[in-house]
Amino acid sequence: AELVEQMMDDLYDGLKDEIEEAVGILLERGWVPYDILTKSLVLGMQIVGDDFRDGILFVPEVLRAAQAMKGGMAILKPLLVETGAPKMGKMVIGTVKGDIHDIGKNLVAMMMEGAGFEIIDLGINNPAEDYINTAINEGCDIIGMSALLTTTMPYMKVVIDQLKEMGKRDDYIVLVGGAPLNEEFGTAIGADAYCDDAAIAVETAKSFML
Ligand code: B1M
Repeated sequence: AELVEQMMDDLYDGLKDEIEEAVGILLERGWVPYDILTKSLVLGMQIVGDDFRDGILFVPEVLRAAQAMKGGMAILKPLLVETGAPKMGKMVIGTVKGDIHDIGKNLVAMMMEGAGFEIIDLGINNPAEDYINTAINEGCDIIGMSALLTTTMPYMKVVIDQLKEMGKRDDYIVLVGGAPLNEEFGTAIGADAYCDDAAIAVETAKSFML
């Protein structure tokens, strides 16, 4: 517990080396990778987010915290991804146009891969064409979109509307997520489901593939 508190402080201070070391120690202690993620890194990032909102932290500090978190995630990724599970389906995922937040999206991609989904990660700042062309050309089952800004989340509807115009809406399961969204929003824009976190994204995707 002391180490986890130290990790929250280190994440706040953007100390990547310390975070990486602590993740290694928790693994040695037998922690499950997903618990390390949710009970230290994600919680720590929430504190960073609160102080960012309140004007105590600024972009450079938050960026360093994000880089420290990514360092920890890189260590956990092979552990979350190696399951040898049979392939469940194929998903294209990305953060929508105008939005460069990618930590949550990366986490969802990792967990989905770990659950046996094949993932095509488009990265950040994606126009509708990127999702749609990839889904068509790569034969995806699922389109996953992430948005962290109230100003970018409406773009998800643009993508869904474009699919509708092309007569292709029913060819794909559309899943959306990101901190400012909620179920109501997901329903309103015509997504198949809103996913509150990465674990729920996996469960939701699986339920649609059955
Ligand atoms: Co930004 N930022 N940021 N930021 N940032 C937020 C989102 C904000 C809430 C902070 C705040 O004010 N409290 C605020 C948005 C306010 C609003 O829209 N109302 C904000 C702002 C304002 C901004 C800028 C505009 C700041 C500025 O420049 N003045 C700017 C925007 C740039 C842009 O995108 N155009 C900006 C920039 C940045 C950094 C670059 C510094 C950095 C991003 C680094 C990176 O991602 N590589 C950053 C960060 C780190 C944050 C906070 C602190 C943390 C986000 C995060 O990584 N969380 C964030 C505060 C917060 O969210 N509390 C904030 C951890 C992550 C694991 O959670 O992303 O929610 P999350 O993902 C979860 C679920 O949401 C879900 O599963 C994940 C795992 O459980 N999920 C999905 C997410 N995507 C999914 C997709 C799915 C399914 C589930 O598809 C199927």
